[in-house]
Amino acid sequence: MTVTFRREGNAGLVELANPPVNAMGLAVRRGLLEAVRWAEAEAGLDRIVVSGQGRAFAAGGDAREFDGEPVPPHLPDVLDAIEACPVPWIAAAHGVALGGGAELMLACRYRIAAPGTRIGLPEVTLGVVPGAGGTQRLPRLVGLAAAVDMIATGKPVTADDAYEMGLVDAVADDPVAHALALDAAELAARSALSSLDGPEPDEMAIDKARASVARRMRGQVAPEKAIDLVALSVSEPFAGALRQERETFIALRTTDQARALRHIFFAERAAKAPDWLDAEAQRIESAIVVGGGTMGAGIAYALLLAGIAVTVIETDADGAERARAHVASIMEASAARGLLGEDKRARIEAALTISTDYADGASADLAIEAAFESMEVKKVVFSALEEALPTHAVLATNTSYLDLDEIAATLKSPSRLVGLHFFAPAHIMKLLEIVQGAATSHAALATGFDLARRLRKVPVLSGVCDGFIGNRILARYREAADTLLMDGATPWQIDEAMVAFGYAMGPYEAQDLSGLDIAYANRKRQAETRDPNRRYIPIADRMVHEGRLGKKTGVGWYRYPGGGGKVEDPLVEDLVAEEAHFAKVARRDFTSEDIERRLLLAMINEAADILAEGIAQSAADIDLVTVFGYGFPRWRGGLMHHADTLAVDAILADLRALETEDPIVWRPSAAIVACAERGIGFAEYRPGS
Ligand code: T1G
Repeated sequence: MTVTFRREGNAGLVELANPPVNAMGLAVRRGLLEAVRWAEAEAGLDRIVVSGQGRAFAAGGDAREFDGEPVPPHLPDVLDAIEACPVPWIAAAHGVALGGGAELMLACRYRIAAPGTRIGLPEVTLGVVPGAGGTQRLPRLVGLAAAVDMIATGKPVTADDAYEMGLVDAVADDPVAHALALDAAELAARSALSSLDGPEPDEMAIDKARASVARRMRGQVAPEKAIDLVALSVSEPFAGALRQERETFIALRTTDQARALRHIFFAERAAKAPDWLDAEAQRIESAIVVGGGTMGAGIAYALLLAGIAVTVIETDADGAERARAHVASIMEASAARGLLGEDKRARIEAALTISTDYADGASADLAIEAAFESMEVKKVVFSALEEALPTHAVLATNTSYLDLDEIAATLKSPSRLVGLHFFAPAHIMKLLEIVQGAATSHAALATGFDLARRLRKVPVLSGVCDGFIGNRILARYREAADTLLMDGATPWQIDEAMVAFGYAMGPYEAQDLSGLDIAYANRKRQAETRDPNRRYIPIADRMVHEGRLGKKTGVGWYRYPGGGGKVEDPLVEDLVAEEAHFAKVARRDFTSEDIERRLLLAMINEAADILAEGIAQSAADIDLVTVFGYGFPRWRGGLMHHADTLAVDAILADLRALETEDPIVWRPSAAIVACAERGIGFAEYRPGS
């Protein structure tokens, strides 16, 4: 039974029992309707108390049903029946009440939440709108401004805030007991929200919400539609507005944006250790982090937040002081954002040691090397770690580019080595590439995945290659951009095209923020192994030679007067034109569409090779890497999900056309040819099959 109901005195107790989070699929909707019929027939009841078994009240509609035709009873009809039930329903919520779960609360006459309950209408984060009365009942309960803010952003509120804004009537440790003790007459006198007049008009709140979503959710359809529906609650009668809400929800469910957001939602939750990984993870109580720079300090802080004791090892006293300062500044920033209370801060400080002596971390179960990106340095670090740590300890490197197998070859037991590639800032970015070297043991791999779970990261398994999954794709993205630069585009045009596509910022602004010297060092490292026949664009090297390293030097691709915002720099256009002249390139114009298409094709082509080589396990994994590590717009579902909306035949045809321009750079990946031949998308592609 996914909904149980029983009588206790003059109360009916209804419980949602659909683990793990009481998603309100068909069985739950049917069960709730049965409970209403039972309540209507049962004599002498003066209340129905609805609650959720397990850790949630209700997580909302079952998003797995959204691809198919809606099956009655539909949630808005079930909630209307609850609201119209002659016996008043009381919501006794705990854990989370999200989407349809919050709408169930709104259909009740009275609402109680346990402390810490999160209540929200996050439908827009799935590309849809509340579709069971939320856009009409919520404004009648809390007013237009609070309702439009909650619904347009999708952000939940805590029980205390919900009480302050009138969304719940009480916060109680035992919501069911509190419901049973309520005065029956008071309950009977409560009006159904749908019977109330609409909220007072508030044009300013609507305009503010529209401006906010235009900025923060640019390109997304659902937030705008949600605001339109909430605005309807002022003037449109409830029933008419409810019909429009339902029509909008049904129409949005099957849009590309909703499918893309659902794809990422489920792909993120499926990001766990692969089925074939059969080993036990090493329990991590304490860890060593070698290198207390930006990355090392961020990694150390992420481990400390997960309750792992950390020893940060630096080369000398100055380095140790800098490491201490780095960690302290991260803690200050967290505290300033209200994310680090005094108790937690004290616990973290007690669990942190900063030292120059590996012996101080001698009991560690895990070591993560985040030292300078030099193979020589890493080899020295790992031989010291192997000497200092117990043999059970897992050894990990955070290297972004260097060959894991070459490091492993210097170890007495190479099977202990795994790659844990964090993304800056390491305590915030959710992506963690877990790199499996030729010798990496399953136990070391399992430990990486278990650590990702404890750090609440999104783990993606990667094979060993230059740049693993994300940086290898990024290199092609940047190469395609620099090629367009050489052939006639400007950095600003390219950035604008990719911002219009949905990135928060384009490739050139992004480089200015991370620093041009990092990619420069990698190009120098790759120089001796680079294909001499592959066209090489020297513009980014020229920028570094001119000392234009990005925001940190005040000039990069853009200028940053007074360290402020970016300003286009005509000097850069002159510099590009000069390089093009040296290279005897006849420059020409490119449209935004050309730019977007070429940069996407370059990434898709490289990603297809990554799939074909088995470096990534699936197209969905590449989607997670591009969304959680490189700012690919989430509402496009990630690089390969987006590629599947372009259709592989069109991708192949475009590549064939570009191949005439440059047969090396634009050679179509074998995986793309295979998908086109088989008429399948990347989601179904399996190398060798
Ligand atoms: N539908 C289907 N499955 C869901 C689900 C949902 N709404 N929510 C969670 N799951 C699955 C999830 O895939 C995972 O599965 C397991 O439950 C545990 O989730 C008309 C119709 C509730 C805060 O947007 O935000 O209501 O991996 O790992 O970290 O307006 O899940 O175990 O197989 O995330 O504790 C609106 C989405 C829907 C809420 C729990 N609701 N869910 O987080 O566990 S639209 C949402 C969440 C709607 C009405 C419409 C989180 C959570 P598996 P989890 P968690």
